[in-house]
This record gives sequence, C-alpha cells and structure tokens, in this order.
Amino acid sequence: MVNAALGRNPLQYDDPYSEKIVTIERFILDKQKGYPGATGTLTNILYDIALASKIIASRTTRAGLVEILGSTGRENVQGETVQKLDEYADSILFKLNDHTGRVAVMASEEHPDILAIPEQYETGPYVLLYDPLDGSSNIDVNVSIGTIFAIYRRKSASGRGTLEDCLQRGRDLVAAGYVIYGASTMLVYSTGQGVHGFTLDPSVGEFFLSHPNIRFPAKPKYYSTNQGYERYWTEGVRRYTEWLQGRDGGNTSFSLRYIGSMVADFHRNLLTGGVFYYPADAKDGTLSSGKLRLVYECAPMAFLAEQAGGTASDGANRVLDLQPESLHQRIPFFVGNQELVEKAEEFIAQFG
Ligand code: P6P
Repeated sequence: MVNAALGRNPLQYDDPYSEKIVTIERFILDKQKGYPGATGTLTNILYDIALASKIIASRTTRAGLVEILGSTGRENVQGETVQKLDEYADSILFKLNDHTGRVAVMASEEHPDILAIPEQYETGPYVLLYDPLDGSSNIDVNVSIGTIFAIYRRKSASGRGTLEDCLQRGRDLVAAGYVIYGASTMLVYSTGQGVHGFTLDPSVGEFFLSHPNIRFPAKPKYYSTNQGYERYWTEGVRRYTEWLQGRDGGNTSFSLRYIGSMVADFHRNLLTGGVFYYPADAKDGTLSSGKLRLVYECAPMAFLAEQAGGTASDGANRVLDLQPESLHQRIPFFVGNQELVEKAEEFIAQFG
C-alpha cells in the first residue's frame, strides 16, 4: 500500500513495529477466537497481568529514584530479605486480581500460605500463582529481574479456592508466562498455542507483538548455571558440565552465560538456544532439593519450554509431570533445548 503523498508505505518506514501493529490485547482476543466456548475470563486475567507488569515496570525502571530501592529489612517465607520492589509487585498482582470474580484463590512466593479472595468479592474459575519479582537480589545492582505467573482452572467446585487448587501438575496449566524487566520490558506467555513475546513501548504504555511463535533454536549456544557451587554438586552434574564444556574429550563447547536471575537466563536461552540448570547441591553439608520452587517458578517455565520445543526436568522426571506436595516445594531444575536437558538426565542416571 503506497501512500500517494509520501510515495511509500508509511507503515514500512515510520513504523518501528514491522508491517503490522499488534497489541497484546488484540493478540489475546484473536487467540480467544480459537476457543468457541471461551467466556473471556482467562483473556481478562491475561489483560490484568499485562497491566500489573506495566505498573511494576514503571517502578523497576525508576527503582533508584523513588526510594523503593533496597530491602524492607524483613524476611519472606523463603528466609530471603524482602526487597521493597518485591513487596510492591506482590501487592499489585494481588490487588489487580482479588476483586474481579475471575480467580478462586492465589498464591505468591512472598506469602507462606494461599491467598484467599476477600470475603466481599466473588470467586471465579481460575487459580493464579506467581513469583512477583524473581531475581530480586539483583534489584540494587540494576540487573534484569522478572515476574513469573501460572494459571490453572480451579479443581474445587465453588466458594473460596483451596490449597489443592494451587497444587496441580504443570501438565494442567491453562496459561503461564513471565515478564522480564530489562533493557526493555517484555511479556512472554503461552496458553498452549505456542509462545509469544510482547515488548512494552513505555511512551504509549502498550505491549506490542515483537516475538511471535518463539521456538528454541535448533543449535544451542549457552549453558547457564552457578559454577561457584560446582564442588557441592553430584558427580553426574559435574560430568554433565564437563561435557557441555567439551572437557570430556567431546566436541561440545558451549559458552557460559549466568545472570543470577532465572527469568533473564531463561529468556536469553529461549532466544539463543541453551540450557539453564540449578541442581541439587550440598552447600550446607546435606544434598538439597535445589533452590527453585516447583509451583510458581519451575512449572510455568517448564510449560513455556515445552511449548517452545524444549523441555524441563528435575534431573529424572519431566517437571510438568510432577505432583506438587507443598506450596514452596523446591526441586532441582534443568530447562532448555530438549537434547541438552535429556543429556543431563543421562549423566545423572549413570553417575548420580
Ligand atoms: P544463586 C534469584 O534469587 C533466584 O531465585 C533465581 O532467579 C536465580 O536463577 C537463582 O536464584 C540464583 O541463585 O544461588 O546462583 O545466586
């Protein structure tokens, strides 16, 4: 389409968003059309999460200026110091969803128990679980951080949702995603129809489709892990790492990239190909179950990984097949290109 006055297609040159401008709202609505029985409830939850991420993003980009930098001095259920931005993100996500009548119950990394919908509000058919600000130890040093969310249908029949509603296998997720607050703010999500990325244009406050149908590249580039703990790993994980580095005489030679913010490490590997792992370790003398939480970190990221052609494992089992036993349960976590995750499982099966 050539504009007579301009003599060229205005969208092609002036428009920074390629030929088509697709907002996240339009994209989500278009995808909903693929579900004839859809009521729009899930669509509206996704809208609310997008809104929450815009509000949180407006604070993360000014964290050093609005006096919410630094910690509250209090600890959360994980025994981690709660950063002010953690608290803020947590409250925004809850307050945007507690009164809509779309959610039966919520749970957050920042709270020991499930978060009931206040008595004065109706409950709805969905369950929302989230890590409001993953990687928050990086806030004060201006490194990318992220929000992770997971959405299930409630299992309980009615009334206020239950803990059981929050402890579902990842295979039963209806939607999951993350927001990365980095050089730009991106929202990446899936409802089981592929993985799609949207970049926030803060000048207009809109998320625009920038990465449709994201797939792990066939030729992975990076491995991401905290090798500072290598001496605490099991033999299988140490041998796996040597294999990745080509130190076992093989011909692999991946580069190490580790940010210390799982959302950022996952996001880079999703776009470049690679594997992220946080294995069990014996830092405190006994073998741990890993650091990352199954319900609101590993399962949603595993859902995205499988939707993008990769996979995720606890070293022996696919993460999406795991039945959570408690809200803050930790697991060893390997996620990325399928062949790299399966190689980790092989080494652990052979060497422990
Ligand atoms: P470590 C951030 O605190 C986090 O939960 C993940 O985002 C990240 O991958 C991991 O912990 C980093 O942990 O022990 O390497 O500092």
